[in-house]
Amino acid sequence: MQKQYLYIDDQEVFNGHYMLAVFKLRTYNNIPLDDAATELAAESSTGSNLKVATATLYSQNIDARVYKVDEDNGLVYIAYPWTIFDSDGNVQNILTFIAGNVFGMSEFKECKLLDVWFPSQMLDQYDGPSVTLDDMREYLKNYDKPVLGTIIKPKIGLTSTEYAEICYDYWAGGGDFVKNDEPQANQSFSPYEKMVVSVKEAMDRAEDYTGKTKIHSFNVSAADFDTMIKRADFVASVMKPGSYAFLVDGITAGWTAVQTIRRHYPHAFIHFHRAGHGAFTRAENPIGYSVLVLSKFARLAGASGIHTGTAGIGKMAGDAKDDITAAHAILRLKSKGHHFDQIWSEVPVNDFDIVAEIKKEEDMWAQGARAISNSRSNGLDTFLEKRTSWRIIGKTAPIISGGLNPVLLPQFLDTVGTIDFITTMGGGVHSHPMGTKAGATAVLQAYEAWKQDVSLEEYAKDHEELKVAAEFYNKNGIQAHRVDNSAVYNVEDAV
Ligand code: CAP
Ligand code: MG
Ligand code: MG
Repeated sequence: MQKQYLYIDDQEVFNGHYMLAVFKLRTYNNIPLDDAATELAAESSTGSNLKVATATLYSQNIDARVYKVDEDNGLVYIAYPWTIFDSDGNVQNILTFIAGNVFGMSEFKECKLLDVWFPSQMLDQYDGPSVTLDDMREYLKNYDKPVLGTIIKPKIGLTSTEYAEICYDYWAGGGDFVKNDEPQANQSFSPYEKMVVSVKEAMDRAEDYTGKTKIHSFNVSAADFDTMIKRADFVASVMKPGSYAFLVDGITAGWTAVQTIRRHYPHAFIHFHRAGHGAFTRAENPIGYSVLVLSKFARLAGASGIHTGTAGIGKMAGDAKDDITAAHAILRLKSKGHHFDQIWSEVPVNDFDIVAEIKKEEDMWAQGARAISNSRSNGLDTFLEKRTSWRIIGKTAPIISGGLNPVLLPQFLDTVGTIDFITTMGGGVHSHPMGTKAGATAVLQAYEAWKQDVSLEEYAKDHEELKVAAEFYNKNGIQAHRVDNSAVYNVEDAV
């Protein structure tokens, strides 16, 4: 027990000087929870495993504080004076404190960071997104449906021109958005600059054919930041402003890569791909953090969008509780977490405009997704016009992907309760029996059916692409062999 970190029922932790965190914590030799919590607080803030004689009055003043222990649920609540974090708005530094060594402590059988809460004074130290989904909607002139996207498949192995041709087919079929897959980089068979130029040519043709603007998300993850910036600069030199996003593999390239691109390209949509997150977020993993925590930090770091999962409807592990809570938490100005309600702005309580906007947003959300689909996404955009005075951390778009296909879209829309997201379907579009272009059209038709509250079967009667999609995906789609991972592992079974 490191008593200096124990502050049960301390009220100072709510004074705006502390970031709050809640962990699910268990130990191998049944150390009392408050004792284990002080070890966790020490290691994730100022201390070590032994009380050191070198501590000073000041250093003790910035110790993390265990302010609540919930024995029944194995939860410990820890407050971190946010002045211990790098003062240059560095998310990587926060995670090194609270999701770093603590995951390696030998006595911890479970250490899962479930939720975090940022005081508004702390928010103002961080970038937040500069380009948001509302800007993307303006560019696409798409206000009343999700941004419909694809990932080109096969994941890798196409030449630049083969890749671009599939982009054309998807855009020609009515799709808005195409992304590189997470491993696409500068491979010999698809040199980066040739891929970009080929995509530009395909996009020009698709825009002429459809009369609509299109977007491509280019993966700029690389071995070093100079190469990332070289690739991003090349994209910006070839593509029209607004027609491109920068994809960063935020887990494998890292948080500094995300923030480097965010700070170098404040006019670009920053697409946080989270490949590798499963090692931290899967429900059956006792050590790690929730999808909600990952997504909140991505918003703080300035991601314009991050993958938040299909709530158990697609191929990836993940459940509605975590995935949907995360999607709402990064979209809304005021949102419920697993343990904390978060407001993403320093709301001057006497500013009746913002109070009214929050009420409008809450009323719209309460009406469900179809209400939002009949007007601007969710009202937050009006805040962004005034963000300087209200210092808002703009919204980050949920990017919904992983084993989805046209047949699953209505079910996801009903689950997430908003249209304010980007969805990308790879296998679920390029395996359509009539080809990619029909796959794109089938997604659009599935959305239209949902919006008109018509069953897919009914709508498919006079929409061939959807009819063929329904027959094919009901037989071959992910829905056939989904596993409910959250039931798979019980931490009590850990040896
Ligand atoms: C989807 C995807 C995305 C996943 C990542 C894939 O392809 O390209 O990387 O969405 O998962 O490789 O699986 P499919 P998440 O549409 O063919 O599945 O979005 O959960 O981070
Ligand atoms: Mg600011
Ligand atoms: Mg992928």
